[in-house]
Amino acid sequence: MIAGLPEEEYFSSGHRACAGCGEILAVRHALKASGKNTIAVMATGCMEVVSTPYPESSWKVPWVHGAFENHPAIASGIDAALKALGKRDKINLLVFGGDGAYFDIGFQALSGALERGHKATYICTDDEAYMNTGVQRSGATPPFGATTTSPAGKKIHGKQQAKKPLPLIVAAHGIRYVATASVSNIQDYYKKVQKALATEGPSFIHVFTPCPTGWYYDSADTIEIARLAVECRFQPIYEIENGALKFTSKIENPKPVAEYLQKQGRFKHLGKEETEFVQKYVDERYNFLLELEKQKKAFDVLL
Ligand SMILES: Cc1ncc(C[n+]2csc(CCOP(=O)(O)OP(=O)(O)O)c2C)c(N)n1
Repeated sequence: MIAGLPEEEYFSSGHRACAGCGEILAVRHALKASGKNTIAVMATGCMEVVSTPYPESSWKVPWVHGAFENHPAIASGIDAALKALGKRDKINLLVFGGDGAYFDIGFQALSGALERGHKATYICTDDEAYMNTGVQRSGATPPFGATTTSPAGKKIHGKQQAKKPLPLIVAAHGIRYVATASVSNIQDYYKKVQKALATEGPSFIHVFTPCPTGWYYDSADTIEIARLAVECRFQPIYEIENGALKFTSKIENPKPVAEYLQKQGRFKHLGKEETEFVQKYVDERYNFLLELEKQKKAFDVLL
């Protein structure tokens, strides 16, 4: 139990997630924040597979599975139906997908639902690869991350591209609440889910959810890995509320990124030069966000 959070569970134990799964913590605590009057929609992925092996289900609220390409359209339909029934204010609508779902395969469906303005809270549980199908690279895999489709060989050392800045792309749709969070700070995540649910129109939370199976670290270390990612600025934690970006946890004295990278098998091939590259990459991206914060209302004009 985490201090200050309700005891009631809407996601039961007995699911089949791996030991140390970060995503499952994000799903469970989003439901605590949302409560019993919730409808959940979920894309394909680990969370769907481990929580609903027919005829069993971990879900204690109504739950709908959708394909990558249409689950935000399903959520749009539910929003419209609730409005027509006069029940929209009484029911929370949570929509879950992994990084594969939102960075890549279901991106157009997410974008369409955001642009149409349907009220729903999208939660992207980011484990930086397609884990359910065997750890393939995604638009969220960071540079040099080794996956089964971006392996570390003699010449090419893991993924050669950057991570897509999805929260900023989502914010550019002119929605009123976007936040990033980490399973290393569940209280913060819980508050952000509540805030998202109270937002007018669509809202989006990107939650950093380490995966021991795909990142190759000990399953006991999930929270430590998630915390280190925040403390070295690899995973920035901020909100974009009504167009204004604001850090909710600013890291003034960051730990070296090397400390984070060295703890995971997916980065074990990195030499000095590549580690320095990732450090520079992390610094530049963090500084860019600091600049957006200084502008006070960076996305205001798009609302
Ligand atoms: C259109 C389509 N392409 C590919 C697949 C195969 N597939 C099922 S789950 C999955 C990966 C999901 O990755 P992610 O969204 O990151 O969730 P995770 O499994 O990591 O939780 C893929 C590629 C599919 N079901 N549908």
